Amino acid sequence: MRAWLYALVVATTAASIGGRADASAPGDSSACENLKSLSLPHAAITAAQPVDAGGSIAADRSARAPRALCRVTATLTPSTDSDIKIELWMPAGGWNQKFQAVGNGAFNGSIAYPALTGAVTRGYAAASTDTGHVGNNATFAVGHPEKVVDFGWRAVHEMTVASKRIVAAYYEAAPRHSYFTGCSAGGRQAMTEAQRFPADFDGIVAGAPGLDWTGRAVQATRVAQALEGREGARLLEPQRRRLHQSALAACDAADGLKDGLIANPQRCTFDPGVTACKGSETDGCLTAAQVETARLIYSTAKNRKTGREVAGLMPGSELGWTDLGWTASARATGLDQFRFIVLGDAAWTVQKFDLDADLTRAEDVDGGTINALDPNLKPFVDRGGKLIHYHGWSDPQISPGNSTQYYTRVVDALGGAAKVDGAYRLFMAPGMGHCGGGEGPNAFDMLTALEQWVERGQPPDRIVGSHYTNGVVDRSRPLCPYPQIAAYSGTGNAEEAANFVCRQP
Ligand SMILES: [Ca+2]
Repeated sequence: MRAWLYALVVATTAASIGGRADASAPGDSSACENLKSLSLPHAAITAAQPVDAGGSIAADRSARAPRALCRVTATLTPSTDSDIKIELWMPAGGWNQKFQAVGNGAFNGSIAYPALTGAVTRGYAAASTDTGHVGNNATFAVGHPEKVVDFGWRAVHEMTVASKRIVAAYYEAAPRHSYFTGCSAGGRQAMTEAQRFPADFDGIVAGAPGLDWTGRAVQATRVAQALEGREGARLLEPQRRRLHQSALAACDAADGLKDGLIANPQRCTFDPGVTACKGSETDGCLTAAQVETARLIYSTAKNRKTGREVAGLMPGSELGWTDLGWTASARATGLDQFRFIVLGDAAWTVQKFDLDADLTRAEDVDGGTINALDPNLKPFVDRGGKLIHYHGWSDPQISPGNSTQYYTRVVDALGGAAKVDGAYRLFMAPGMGHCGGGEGPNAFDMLTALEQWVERGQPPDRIVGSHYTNGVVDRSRPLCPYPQIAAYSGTGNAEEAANFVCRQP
């Protein structure tokens, strides 16, 4: 049976389950405590306790309950080697009758308390998982293929199935709608859910998804290898600033407005060679070796076996780079991927990396367990699911090219943009870094846009993003459904979203 069909059956069953043995109601502490006796397949509820508003969640955590809630913890064991921890927070009063699962970062390994707090503040019953291991690295993977599966896709799905049943038991009603929100590794989890378990969620927010998990590992490792032991080839802050200024000089105005943002970096033809030192110049210019480093960071790699490309970083992202190219997290995650998942060799070093062989090997070994590259979203689309996907064009950690490539592959797989537009939209954010930050608008409310789409049938034609300096909005722009870009209308304040329209580039 297809995995998604299995999920559909389980979810439908869960919706019909409910009812407590006594007459206690949510908000009543016994209703929460009674959940301890709830029986779930391959799951053990380890705690079910009411927590007052402002109450401490656990002695060793700084997390506080944003409102009075029922906190349930459980351990899920879908395989004999599984040890998946989940936490479910359910408002004791003021429940919005909806469920939200929240994503994690990098190699996960802990409950995402800030995201849980945000969801419950909005009235959601919310759940998070450690994805089946402790600690934000990949050492767990050696000798534990089932734990890799849990991390890759199973933990979030199992959490979702169990959580819906617990919600139904506590409130005596299934959630009216279920959502998933996540960025980075959480964006990858979001895509995995849309691809594998279309019945799990009515709406999904996938931010900067690490969906080409192995491709990103390859790109960060390739740059790390080129710079290992070659300090003269590294790009220090003056060189990164120089590159950034030169990229803007080449491409900022080409989108119709000289505003320090490159609205369409894929149309930007920028050669780092223009930053090369001339004569006796030294101020931030690049040596020949540094120019080569910059070219490498922007460059695309290719899987020789499948022909699929793996994007580099984009012109405009330079201020987010480090001395070693991609971010420290990208390098660490890439190294862990090769050491503990691809090769099972803790002593492996980047000097041993071979682009052609290792790009293919990493993808083959994964076999779609962690990668979320399946473009067939038809089951999700057909059941009425809605997916909002976003990515910052200046992301220095996960290439935004991963997102545009995936969107394009989905359009191709489903038979054209018109087949996709009613269910899945991608919003690219100029000048935005990894899940936030950067010179461009980087603060927005994707969940509200998704709620409008799912609950009121209003698709997001534009989503306003803001940029803050010292807590004050000093710039706003509409984020537009890809491939549209935000174009200045020609009149009014060029820092206000109202004066922009979305149009084809
Ligand atoms: Ca511009």
